[in-house]
Amino acid sequence: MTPKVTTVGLGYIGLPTSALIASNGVEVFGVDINPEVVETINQGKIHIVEPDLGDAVAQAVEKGYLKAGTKIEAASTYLVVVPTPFKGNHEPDISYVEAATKEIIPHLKENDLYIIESTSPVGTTEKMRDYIYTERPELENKIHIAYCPERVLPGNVMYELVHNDRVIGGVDEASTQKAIAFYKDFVKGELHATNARTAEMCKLTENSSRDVQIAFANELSLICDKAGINVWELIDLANKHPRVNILQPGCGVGGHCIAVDPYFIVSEFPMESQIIGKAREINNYKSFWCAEQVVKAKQEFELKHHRKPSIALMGLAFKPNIDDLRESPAKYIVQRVLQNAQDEDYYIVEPNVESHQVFKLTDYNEATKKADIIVFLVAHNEFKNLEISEEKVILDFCGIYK
Ligand code: SAJ
Repeated sequence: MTPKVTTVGLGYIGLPTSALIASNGVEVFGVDINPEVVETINQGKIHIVEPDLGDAVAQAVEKGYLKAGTKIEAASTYLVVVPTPFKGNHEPDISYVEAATKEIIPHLKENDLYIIESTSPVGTTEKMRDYIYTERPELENKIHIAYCPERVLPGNVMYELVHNDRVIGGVDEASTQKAIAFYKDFVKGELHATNARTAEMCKLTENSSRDVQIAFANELSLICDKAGINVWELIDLANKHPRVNILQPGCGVGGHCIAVDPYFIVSEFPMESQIIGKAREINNYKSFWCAEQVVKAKQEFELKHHRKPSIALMGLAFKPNIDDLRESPAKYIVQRVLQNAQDEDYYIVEPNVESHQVFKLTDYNEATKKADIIVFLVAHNEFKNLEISEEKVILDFCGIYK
């Protein structure tokens, strides 16, 4: 197979994107540094949980349109879909984008298209353009370079990849148009043209906007706790206003995007991004506060009943009805509560996961029957209609009883 597209990074976005392009009859070569991932994909299997992805990969591999490897192969379009985490000081780390670009550079030829999809700090695409042209000056202005972020929701990736609108920004007009022509073949949503810097900032803005809105809901939940008001009822009522749409409070903000991307703005524009920075603080503080509330409830129980309570901690995932525990505020709260543990019995519950390396998991029915204090951390569907006797202490941080 001679690939038309080479994708660097076969994770939560790179693999579904590669499978989608391949399912349109385009030869795709996917690159990943992890040989096990490569082997799994070449067997037509997948290493991540995402509805409909398994079938898409199996078919694309079987028909010969998708192949994986650990080393880049020459193509005419290169997609960089690698992680951009942050360092200890919340500074973005673009070393994976740089490493991918370094590997791509020797393969580039006139008229090729190079696209970054990874969430990136503003200016990354221009930086990579300069890097490419420093290494290959003969290609200056002869290849196309663009930024096009993904905006799919985990759990609905295969649908949203096709149907969401996309923002596409080239380093020049020809690059923008070339990238639009590329995505047009497999995206049904609208493709919006802009420049690379705006497209980079747009991705960071979308996730920061959600983070700020969740921080507002979380701040309300702290105020309501002091004021003796049910925050869920309050938000429901406020949202009856035709121009108010408040999101839901929870036990903090997790995942690999919303809790990360705002830092890419804050670290570069610390003076200007006051609300964005504060929202991060509020959402982080909310998790800490939830853990404190559990410890407080435990002490109150002991004073009242002269014995230690048993405690059910309900949910570990970073949001409802998924099995993804990475960057999860619920997991952080469980860890913090366990650090404070004395002789209490703890029942840790996560119905979407069979077992966990660190936590012994308990079935949700058993945990809620046995525990004196029940702490709802994630609003999983399984938790919504549980029959819980009235003498139990309930801490509902995610609106199970709203
Ligand atoms: N959360 C709340 N209250 C809410 C909504 C969410 O506390 O009302 C919490 C969730 O529990 C979770 C976190 O926020 O801990 C993030 O969950 P999410 O469903 O808002 O978003 P993600 O991280 O799964 O996906 C986001 C999406 N971005 C936006 O909605 C603006 C998705 O479209 C992006 O593609 C994705 O980030 C990404 O990859 O950047």
